[in-house]
Amino acid sequence: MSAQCASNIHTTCAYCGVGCGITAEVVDVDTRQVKIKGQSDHPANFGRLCSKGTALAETLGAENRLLHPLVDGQQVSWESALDQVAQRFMAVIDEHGPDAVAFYLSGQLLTEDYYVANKLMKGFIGTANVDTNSRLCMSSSVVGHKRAFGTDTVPGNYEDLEQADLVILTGSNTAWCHPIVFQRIKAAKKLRPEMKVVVIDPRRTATCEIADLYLPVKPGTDAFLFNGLLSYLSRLGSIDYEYLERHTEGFGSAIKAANETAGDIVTVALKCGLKEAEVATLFDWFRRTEKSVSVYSQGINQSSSGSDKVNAIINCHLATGRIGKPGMGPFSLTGQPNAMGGREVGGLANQLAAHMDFEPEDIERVSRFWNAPNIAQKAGLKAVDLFEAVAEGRIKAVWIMGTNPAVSLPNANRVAQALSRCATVIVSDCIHHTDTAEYANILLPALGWGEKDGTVTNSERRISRQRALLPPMGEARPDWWALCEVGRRMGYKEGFNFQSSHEIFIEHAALSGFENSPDDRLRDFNIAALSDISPQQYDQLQPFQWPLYKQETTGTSRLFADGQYFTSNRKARLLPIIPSLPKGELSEEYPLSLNTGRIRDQWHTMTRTGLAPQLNQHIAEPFCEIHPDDAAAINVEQDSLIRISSSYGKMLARAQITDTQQPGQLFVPMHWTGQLSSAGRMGPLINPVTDPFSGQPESKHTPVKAEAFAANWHGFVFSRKPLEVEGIAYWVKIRGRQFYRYELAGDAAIENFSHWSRKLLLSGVPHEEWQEYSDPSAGKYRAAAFVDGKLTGCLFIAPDSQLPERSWLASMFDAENLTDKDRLSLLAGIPMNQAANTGKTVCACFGVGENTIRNTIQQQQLNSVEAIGKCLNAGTNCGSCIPELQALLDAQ
Ligand SMILES: Nc1nc2c(c(=O)[nH]1)N[C@H]1C(S)=C(S)[C@@H](COP(=O)(O)OP(=O)(O)OC[C@H]3O[C@@H](n4cnc5c(=O)[nH]c(N)nc54)[C@H](O)[C@@H]3O)O[C@H]1N2
Ligand SMILES: Nc1nc2c(c(=O)[nH]1)N[C@H]1C(S)=C(S)[C@@H](COP(=O)(O)OP(=O)(O)OC[C@H]3O[C@@H](n4cnc5c(=O)[nH]c(N)nc54)[C@H](O)[C@@H]3O)O[C@H]1N2
Ligand code: SF4
Ligand SMILES: [Mo]
Repeated sequence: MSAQCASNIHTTCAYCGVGCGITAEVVDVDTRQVKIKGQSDHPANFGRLCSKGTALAETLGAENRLLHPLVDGQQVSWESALDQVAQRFMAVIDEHGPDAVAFYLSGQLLTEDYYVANKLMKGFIGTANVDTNSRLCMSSSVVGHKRAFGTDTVPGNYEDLEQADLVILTGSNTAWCHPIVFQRIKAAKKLRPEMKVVVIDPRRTATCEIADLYLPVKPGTDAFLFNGLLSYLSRLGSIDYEYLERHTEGFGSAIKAANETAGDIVTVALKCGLKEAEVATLFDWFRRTEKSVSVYSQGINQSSSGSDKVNAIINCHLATGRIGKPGMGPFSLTGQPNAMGGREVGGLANQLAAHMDFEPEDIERVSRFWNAPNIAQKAGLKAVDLFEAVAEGRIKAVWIMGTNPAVSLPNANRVAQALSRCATVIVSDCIHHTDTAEYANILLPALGWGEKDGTVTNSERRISRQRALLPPMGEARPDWWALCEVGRRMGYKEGFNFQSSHEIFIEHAALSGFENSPDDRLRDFNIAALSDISPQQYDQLQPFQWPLYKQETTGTSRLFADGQYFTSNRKARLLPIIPSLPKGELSEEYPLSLNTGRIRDQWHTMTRTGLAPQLNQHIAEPFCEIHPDDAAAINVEQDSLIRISSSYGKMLARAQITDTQQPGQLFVPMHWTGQLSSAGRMGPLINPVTDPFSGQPESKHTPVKAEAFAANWHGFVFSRKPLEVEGIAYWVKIRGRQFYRYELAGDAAIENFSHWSRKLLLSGVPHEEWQEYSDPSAGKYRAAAFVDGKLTGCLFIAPDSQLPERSWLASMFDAENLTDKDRLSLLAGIPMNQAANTGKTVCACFGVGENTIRNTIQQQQLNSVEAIGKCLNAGTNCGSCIPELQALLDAQ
């Protein structure tokens, strides 16, 4: 496809598993200007996009892109880098065998990249030491699905969420993490107000905006709740025995376990920390509502008993026959854009390919198909164990692709240590400086979104194309290409001759249909209909849902409608679930439970969303949500700094005191890294305990303590160029439109404000004009630097966190020349121009600030979210800020 001249290219969003279709218009190839809008006829989003998708165009520039291959920090040719990778792998394998090498992959790779990586490692190198960040994400769901259905199948689709009369959202902050699915549910509820939504989450999140019932469940106790539900259904005679008899097995032991562990509502309420009436309402609604869906995500999966929680949920749907039909079923919301594609190619260490396993007949079949006699014979190491093997030197070479384990794995300092000790760490990334890349011996530049070309699968099994809009930046190349080049260099000439993503895709499609005829339906994943499509057909591939059997033209919107599962007797299985509590025990030393997760406008380790100024304004710093009682107990005030420590590591975050958080629990975002903060990485604190079946870490619960961080001073700096802030106890770097902003705090007194500030702000920049205001006795200092009358930087220091608003200062960087009045107001720390004092961004899509919204509500006497939208546009694109708009209305 000639990306350069094509206008209006259809592609798929880079971020979450909703898989929204995007229509992109390339305005200017040279300056990489692209216009993004939602694809109006894409079945996942029908034209909608959330703040992150909307801001994709802001992430396509050169900032922090990895442009060339690097070996030991030196730029080298691709040839030489690939030779090095192949040689190092071969040397390790020669001496220590294939299990001494590993790949660590990602649900953000395209299916084509993933397929080749898996084929190379499992098929040809002959080890299954290939795991992926999906281990931290969906692996408990995979186990749950396979145990219940015989396959890793998500039965339903997004329409089911709209058609349901009861939508249970458990362990899912849908409003922020799957915003377009949330908007779809919200719109459906508006049309049918009788539709009920239940949110189950220890924190009262933005998702509660649409909740008819909110259950602040005690962390980790969901299996008690769903066991209790099963038991209740059976007591009230609401079990579908006919369905159970014809299509399932295991109900007897499942109900026995449920009765024994969560017998009645009183017990359930006690175990789950809920009120009896709340539990009774949920149970009653579920019992009476045929069209019920149970949607879940990381609050269920990321647990030392995540797999069991998944089966506790599925049990309730099987016992009522509420699965495979419109508006009902269990629904695992996948996280990453290609979490599902990764599972299809067998990216996890205990899968093979095309939904096959390490069973003798599967191994034999795949080996024949690939012509790979050396194929791995057993499952490999799962992520946490894999990095432990790196730490212990059992794995001597690891290739990390599309993920940032130095941040996102539990006990992340141990992971960093493992990488620093490992002789060969290869990192493929589109971004140059990441916490993981710091440990790389070999860095390989990957294509970024907008350059990549291939397929991804969303939460509802829908395969869509990601298409290239722009030429690769620098020497970036596709991940599949680098993998094939290494494979060929290692002597596997036959299997890795792919010239395009199309060639890989059709092989993948052929494998899915290999000895898997539509009549036998041995495996759920089957897209054999596409195994001989032409490059043009591949280019034009329209979104469809698998399976898509040979000779068929439309995909499958829903599975299991016929009650036929993929187990040997075609029956689904209910499992006896004995619920267990999170593994880390709270103690006197570590009395609080640390929960972690996501915020609305950032994506994971912020390597890309952190580049988009408009996404950095809603929440600019790592924070810690803490209940008022807990904050009072440690003498912490709103916006002051907290140090959180576990027995593994520690971090600093800004206190957000809120009663949306329960006493005894803290919440921190997973996003901040060592690139963007001195101490905002949360990975080092996380307990590396995992689920025994899935190997998924318990990222939602670690025993910790919290203390006030006694800062000697607080401050912030704006600068047009990046600054050297190492050595300052607390710093956070925030990308703005014309500047970088640093939030700062120090534990040691600053001897000479003026000297210190000049060193920080002026080093390496000549010909500055410098103005300052100083009140040393009050601990206050302000300064500004100019070149030719233009503001180049400014700095504010105070003894506490009561510092001026940042938004109006940001606006000064847009001006060519500051007036005397501006300068005065700057040094006084008081905005003259109130209109520029917009406040913290609430609506990221239109960049509308809190002060602006407050003032407009007051001046125009607005009384609804719609009215705010009419005046300011806020809330009219993705709608994710509507709960905050409502809160501002309520406050006035
Ligand atoms: N904005 C944004 N969206 C994203 C991502 C992102 O980085 N940013 N990442 C994507 C990815 S990869 C994923 S996996 C998804 C994750 O999507 P979600 O799972 O929705 O996101 P999280 O914030 O990790 O966790 C969800 C909720 O689980 C709750 N929780 C914690 N413990 C428990 C518990 O014991 N029981 C229950 N019922 N709930 C609990 C947390 O309080 C939290 O509110 O998001 C995807 N979408
Ligand atoms: N405590 C705690 N830990 C967690 C979680 C949690 O909720 N709490 N969530 C877990 C979950 S669900 C997930 S999914 C993980 C996510 O954690 P990670 O996967 O570590 O986070 P990302 O920032 O998404 O890392 C993706 C990397 O790939 C790069 N990249 C993007 N596209 C490409 C590409 O096409 N090719 C290549 N080679 N590189 C690319 C990006 O620049 C980035 O550096 O974190 C997990 N860790
Ligand atoms: S919901 Fe947002 S992040 Fe997710 S795919 Fe759609 S636009 Fe992208
Ligand atoms: Mo994820």
